[in-house]
Amino acid sequence: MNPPNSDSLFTITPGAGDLPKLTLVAPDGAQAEIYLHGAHVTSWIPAGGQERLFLSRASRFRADAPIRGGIPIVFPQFAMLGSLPQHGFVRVMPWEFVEVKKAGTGASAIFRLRDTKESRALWANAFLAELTLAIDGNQLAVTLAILNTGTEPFAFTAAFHTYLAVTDLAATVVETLTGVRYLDKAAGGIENRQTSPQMGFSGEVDQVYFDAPAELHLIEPNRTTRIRSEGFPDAVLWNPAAVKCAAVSDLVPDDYQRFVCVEAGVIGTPINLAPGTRWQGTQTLLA
Ligand code: TA6
Repeated sequence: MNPPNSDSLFTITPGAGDLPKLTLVAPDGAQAEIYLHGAHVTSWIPAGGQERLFLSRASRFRADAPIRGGIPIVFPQFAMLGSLPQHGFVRVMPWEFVEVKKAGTGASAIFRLRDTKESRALWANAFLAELTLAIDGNQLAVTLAILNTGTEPFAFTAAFHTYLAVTDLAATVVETLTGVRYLDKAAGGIENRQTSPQMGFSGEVDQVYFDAPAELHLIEPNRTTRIRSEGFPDAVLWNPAAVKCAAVSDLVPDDYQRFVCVEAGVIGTPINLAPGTRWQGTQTLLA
């Protein structure tokens, strides 16, 4: 049997809300789905495995709203750390599909977004953002690259706001954050240092860890997901718990039991990008 060529690795079809969705299938059977709206990964099934991303059944799939779940791209502002809308604007913009490539047993897809009249009305800077999604065996890697295409420097914060599916929240912990300084947003924005070797989710968790280790472990009763980052010095853990979850209109009230966000971010010290220069960061999930 001939190995599939790049033409047979993907399809683009109307997804939910008729928004275009690319389905990527690697030669080894690993699969991912990504909407051009926000270059938003909504599904990842490792080769021979099961769905590993959470996607809300109540998600809006509309051009003016972010998708709830999957891997939202946060740029050029994390959360409300500036005057832009929460988490910036690229998650609600239509990205351009560039290409799909086969790489050994895996496959990758590239998407781009340039500044537009709408983006410049919010944020005056000229940029080219590129998202590369790569799947291979038990791995998914997302890389965000930002090029300053203008004549002035600009500063930004960014993150992959990754929603990992969990089946037993009460028995789920994150490891390798011991000793790391964090901002506890759920406790009203106080700074703290993680003392526990295992961070659990018995209530609301909204924590920004500064200079976090390059590998975190999400440990569930029957599986562990390793989460690596390069170029993103910070990490965020988020789970809204019952009360806040019920108040989020595009989450089902008990959805908080189905996900933990483990985010790779550049948050504490913004990136300053000179004209003509490029920054990139990668988050890799290993099932
Ligand atoms: O990254 C965690 C966080 O900033 C939380 O504070 C919470 O608001 C979450 O993101 C979700 O934000 P969103 O704008 O997608 O509702």
